[in-house]
Amino acid sequence: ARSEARGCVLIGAPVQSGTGRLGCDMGPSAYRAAGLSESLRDLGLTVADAGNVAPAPFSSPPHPNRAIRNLAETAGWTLALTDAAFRHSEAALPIFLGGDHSLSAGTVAGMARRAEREGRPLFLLWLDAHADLHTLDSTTSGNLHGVPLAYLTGRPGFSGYFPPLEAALDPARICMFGLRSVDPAEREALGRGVRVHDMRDIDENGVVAPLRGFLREVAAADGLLHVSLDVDFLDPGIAPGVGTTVPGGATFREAHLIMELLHDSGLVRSLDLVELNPFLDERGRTALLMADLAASLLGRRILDKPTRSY
Ligand code: 6HN
Ligand code: MN
Ligand code: MN
Ligand code: MN
Repeated sequence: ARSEARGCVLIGAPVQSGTGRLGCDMGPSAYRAAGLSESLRDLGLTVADAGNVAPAPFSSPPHPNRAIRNLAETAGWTLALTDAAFRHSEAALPIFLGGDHSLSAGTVAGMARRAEREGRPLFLLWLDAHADLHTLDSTTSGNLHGVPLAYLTGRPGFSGYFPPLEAALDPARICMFGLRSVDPAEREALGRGVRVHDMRDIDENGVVAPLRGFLREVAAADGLLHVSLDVDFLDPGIAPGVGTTVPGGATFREAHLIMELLHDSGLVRSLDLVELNPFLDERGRTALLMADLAASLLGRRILDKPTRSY
């Protein structure tokens, strides 16, 4: 099933409970204003907009780690987005318009349920400056956008606080690009088989060979591929609209090349666009760049149309 055959569905996930700064709840509107659906329609794709998801009611007991913020609300988003990802991925390619990165706890869990239903393995490409591998016990910032991968890989300590996870993701099926800010507590978790291409590795070896290697494995396993694109994967010079900028990120061309290789593979089944904070953006340029990257993943060629200036 190549991605084009399915058509896309945009799903707004105005989550900001997982981050320390307000503004991510405007993300879905910014992508709509940036013309994301129009650019995808220009490619000949069928595009639906499912509107925005709302968090489900969820009650979590108080957690002994007093730093944690908005636990029950983030768990409620996880529950609602698990369901949305599962439902919308049957017939279309869902694009989740975030919202902070805690939303991936839900979208990836929903895609794991989808993969299980199809009897196929789920693979995850994580494009981020950060590993987002804290547990509820190890986070010191208390910002839950730092924990989705610990939840999804079945690390201990989430039970009772987050929705029960149906199928934990095998770390060996996770590939990360762009890492350059990892906390000490996350390092040990990274050693559990996650494939990591940090910025040093990208500088030395580029993105093509490592990404092709990963995509070959996904294809060989007949896997479903979920892509999670965090704005801070990109260099802050081209993508200032995010609360957690880290210098030394991916360039415009590296990011586009990754999207083009993903398109060529035909393996992508779902996509998160996360961490955009329109309040911190400059005249919409980060929203436009993220929308442009999504269009490249869905098949836009760099010569198809002049890139809009931002
Ligand atoms: N993100 N590791 C830091 C923390 O607060 O736990 C940063 C997390 C960033 C989260 O990139 O989605
Ligand atoms: Mn992240
Ligand atoms: Mn990040
Ligand atoms: Mn194509």
